[in-house]
Order: sequence, then C-alpha cells, then structure tokens
Amino acid sequence: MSEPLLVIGNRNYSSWSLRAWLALSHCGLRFDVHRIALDTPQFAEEIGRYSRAARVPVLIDAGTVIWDSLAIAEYGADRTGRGWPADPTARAVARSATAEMHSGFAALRRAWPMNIRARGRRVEPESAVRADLKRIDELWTECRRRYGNHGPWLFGEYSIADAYYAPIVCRLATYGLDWIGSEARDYVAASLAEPALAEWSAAALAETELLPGEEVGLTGR
Ligand SMILES: N[C@@H](CCC(=O)N[C@@H](CS)C(=O)NCC(=O)O)C(=O)O
Repeated sequence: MSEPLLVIGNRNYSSWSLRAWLALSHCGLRFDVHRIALDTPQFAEEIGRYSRAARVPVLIDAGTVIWDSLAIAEYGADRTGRGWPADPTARAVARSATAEMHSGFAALRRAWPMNIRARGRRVEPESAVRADLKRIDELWTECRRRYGNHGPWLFGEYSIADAYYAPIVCRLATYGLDWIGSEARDYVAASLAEPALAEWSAAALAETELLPGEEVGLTGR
C-alpha cells in the first residue's frame, strides 16, 4: 500500500504546511510529499483534487482526507503514539499552547509573514504585535522552566507544540529577537538547529517563487 500523501505549499511561505510536516516527521509516520506553489494558477487548478477546503496542508491516507494542520498532527500522534507529552498534566498544557497558536496571534501573523529566506527585516511591531510577542515570550519561558528539564523543547521532549511554534521561531530569525528574553532566545537557537526544521529551511532556500508583497526592498526574498 502507498504511503500517506502530505500536500504542502511553498516551504518558504506556508507556515501551516511546515507545522504539519514537522509534526509528522517527528512522530515517525512515513509519508510522501506533494508541493503546490501558493497563489499560482496551478494551485487553484490542483488543490481541489485533494481537498474541497482548498487549503494546504492536506493529508490523504487510504482515501481519507485530513484537511487541517492540527488534525494532521493529531492523526500522526494517534497512529504512532508519539506527539504529546506522556504526563496528562503536561499534555493538557501542551494542547492548550498548541491550540493558542492554532487559533491566535493574528496580529503577529499578519504583520510578520513567514519568509524563511529573509533575514534582517526590521518591521517595528505595533502594539497588538508587541502583545503577541510578549505572550509568546512568557509562554515559552514558563514551559521551559516548568517542563523543560528533560530536553531543549517546550515540554522537554519534542512535541506537537514545538512543531506549532516553529513558524514563530522562523519569523523571529527573520524580524529579530529584540522582543524576547534569554530563555526564549535559547529556545529559538535550539529550534533552528533541529535537523527537521533545518532540512525544511534548506529546501525553502532552494525555492525561487515570490509571493506578492515579498518581492522587494530590505525584506529579503
Ligand atoms: N487552519 C488551517 C489553515 C490553512 C491555511 O490557511 N493554509 C494556507 C497556506 S499556509 C493556504 O492554503 N492558503 C491558500 C489559499 O488561501 O488560497 C490549517 O491549520 O491547516
């Protein structure tokens, strides 16, 4: 039987694709990948073949379509038993942190789009973005202090929560670390050195597409 197929967008820009891909890679599920570049006629034409929701990521496994990054991460965890902390209390907190990312931080996501290739961007955060950054700093620091003694991740061992915050790590690498404290910075460094994110980032560097608004200036490409 063929492997599940994960349909993703551009590695440079598609933060939801990155989350699903990291979660599946870390839980050890084997899967194939099909990439469709966002904002192209090919995307409009092809995505409907995989998902009526018309968004990436989508996981197709033996005819079942799973069309949301968190549902995909949960599917990987269900299939392998890996993805969430073993301790029920830590697991509840990890799920809360993940859900907060899945449904929140809209101001930050809007103002600082993920662009893995770009470095040295300086976009002064407005107050709503600063509030998001403050909350992320506080959350990461608290998780590291409370749960981080068994490893470098938010809950010690790598979990879906780390996959969920990886695009924030990428944004901080692009827009600067000025707004977070030393423990959060250590977490950024550990995340950027992590092999799966490094593999995804190397593939993003090899991409050449530019999304509208990402073409010029001190923004990188
Ligand atoms: N809540 C969804 C969000 C998916 C999403 O917004 N994906 C974007 C790319 S990162 C997309 O497919 N955009 C294409 C479009 O809107 O046409 C998830 O978690 O999977």
